[in-house]
Amino acid sequence: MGHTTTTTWLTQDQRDAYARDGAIVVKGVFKDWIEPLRAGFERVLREPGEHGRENVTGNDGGRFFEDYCNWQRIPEFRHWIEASPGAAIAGEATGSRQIQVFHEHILVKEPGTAKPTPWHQDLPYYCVDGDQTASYWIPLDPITQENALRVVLGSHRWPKLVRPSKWSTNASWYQDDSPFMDMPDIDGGDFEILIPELEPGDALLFNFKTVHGAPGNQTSNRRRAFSTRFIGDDVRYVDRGGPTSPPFDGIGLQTGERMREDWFPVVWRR
Ligand SMILES: O=C(O)CCC(=O)C(=O)O
Repeated sequence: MGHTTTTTWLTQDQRDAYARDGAIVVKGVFKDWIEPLRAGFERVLREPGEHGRENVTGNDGGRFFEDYCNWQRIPEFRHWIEASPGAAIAGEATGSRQIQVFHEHILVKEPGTAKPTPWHQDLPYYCVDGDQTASYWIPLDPITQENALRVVLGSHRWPKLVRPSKWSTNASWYQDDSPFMDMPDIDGGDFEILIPELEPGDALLFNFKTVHGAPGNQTSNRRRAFSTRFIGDDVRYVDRGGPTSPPFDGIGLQTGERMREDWFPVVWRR
């Protein structure tokens, strides 16, 4: 599994921007991967995994469905993870010597979905800690500024992690939320927000600590997004004192240990 590359995918400016801003847009690189990823996406919608979740309930309208940790059973996702330039680009962006796959994630907002994705960081939900992290958001449909994922530039350098919460109730994710700060008022504050315009084939790449969120989807197009979360050299397991998302039950690691390669294979080496 995995591959080694000497090709350079990112410019020095892009690598600097990833370190400074915690997010970059990568244009056009994944064009040939969109059809297979759409096929894999539809396969998950037909046969959701154990983590599949509907985020719109009652009379809110539309559909916001997500699922994750399916790559081992979805051949198109496995192939993307093992053979696309995704892992290599994550390695260049994070300055890592090697990249492991953490998991993949799909999200669909059907037309007429009012439900926004609240501002959040991903890292506090995860059983890992570290700075050399990279998450893709790869749209499988044309995206406008009206329904794009938005990121708060530089938020990966905030001194504390933001309190994770349950999106349905805003209750704290963990019983002990003392390590965290509250989310600042992003929409009312003075923050630099990137709202990318993306075509299928483009990707937004961001650090697990970068604050991001999205409006609903009031356009007439579906808004399917495929993500993979990659981990680099400094990433270690952390016990957050309660179930994380994804949960990875039975992982058998102690805080500070490297993520086990049988569950999270190395998919790229410099
Ligand atoms: O697609 C969305 O609305 C949210 C995506 C997201 O939060 C993520 O990929 O971490």
